[in-house]
Amino acid sequence: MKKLKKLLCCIVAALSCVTFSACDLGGMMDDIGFPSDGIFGDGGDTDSGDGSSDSGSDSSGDTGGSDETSSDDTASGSGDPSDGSSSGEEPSDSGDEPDTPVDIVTHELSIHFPFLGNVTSGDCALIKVGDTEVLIDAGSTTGSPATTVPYIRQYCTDGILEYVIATHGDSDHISGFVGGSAAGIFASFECGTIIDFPQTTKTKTSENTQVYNNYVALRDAEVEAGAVHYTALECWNNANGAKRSYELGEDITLNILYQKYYETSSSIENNYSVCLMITQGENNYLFTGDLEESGEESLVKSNDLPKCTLYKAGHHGSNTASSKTLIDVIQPEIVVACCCCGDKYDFPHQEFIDNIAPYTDKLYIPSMKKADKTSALLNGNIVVWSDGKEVTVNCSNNNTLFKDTEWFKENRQTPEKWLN
Ligand SMILES: [Ca+2]
Ligand SMILES: [Zn+2]
Repeated sequence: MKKLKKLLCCIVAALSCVTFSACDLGGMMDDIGFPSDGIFGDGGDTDSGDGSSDSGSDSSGDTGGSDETSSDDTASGSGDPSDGSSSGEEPSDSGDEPDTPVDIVTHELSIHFPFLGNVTSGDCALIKVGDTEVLIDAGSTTGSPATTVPYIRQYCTDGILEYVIATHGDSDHISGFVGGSAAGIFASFECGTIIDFPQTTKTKTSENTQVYNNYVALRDAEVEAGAVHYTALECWNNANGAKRSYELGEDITLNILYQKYYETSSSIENNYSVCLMITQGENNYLFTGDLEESGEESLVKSNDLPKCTLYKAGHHGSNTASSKTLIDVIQPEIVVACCCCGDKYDFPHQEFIDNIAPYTDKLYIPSMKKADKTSALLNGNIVVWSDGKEVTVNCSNNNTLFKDTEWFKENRQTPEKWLN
């Protein structure tokens, strides 16, 4: 079965690869399953995927406003049906590669937000508790695994991701599971329990179905190979063997939260996001995917949300998420926005910054987009760890708060609360 899975991964990746101009023999070798470390380290053409998607579908994106589905889709190249197959294939940026301290593995719990290797905003978070890992999303493009897989391998030393969560069907979240010229997450790791979204718009539209379809095929191959698959709704309902709560370690649990779009339809893919909380003693770490304001209202209403030590900013720091309704309840201490500052949607948005500012100035962001359209690191790989009480943030590039970066000073207004 493992062989069948590998073969299917190769076929899907190779089929994707055919349509990529960047595909070369080295890429094909990757697709056959060899480690891809560094092959694209100096690829140079950092904005190819993003650029192709710019052409057809950026009209609504920059507002980050009402048409969020296309906003997020276009972030990874899906708005234009013609580029569904090439959605966001981007070789890694050259040069500015982060190093990450490895001593953090000795801590009880660590949460990693790796740099995704390009200028497309996307989500990927690795949570490590002993030998148990949870991977939430695998952004941001099919080229991201060239950067993220070697990173994850440093920490997932047994090769098994015990829990894999795909929050929703947008390609800036699921492309990395599929991979392209670099082998994706599914081809690179054994998966235990896969939890994903009960609903998607991808089956109802002609846009961006290819990455989604590839994701489903490879996910199902994982199940053939021994993984189990549940939707977040099955987890919430404790149905079909799924559980609402999973123990990751002593006093550390993964809890699937409820929000109404698990079973109410929406035209916005972001609203279908799986939401979850990791709890470690009195510390709470919240992940809401790209859930937008109406979903956040439902989340607040349906769950007794505590104050949160860490909040993975909803929708990459967009003004469509992190509403006051949510933020005033969770009052986050540390916020990580998984975005490339100044990307095509101009994340992170001022409204998001203003909403979290009353509670914290500890905002961390992996990277920024430079004028030449390549990326530069801000914090780099962001790691949050704790032994149960005190929480530490350590980043591979620097630990500079977002408010103290040049990018912030040049591009955003300082909220009053941050002036002192
Ligand atoms: Ca493991
Ligand atoms: Zn997204």
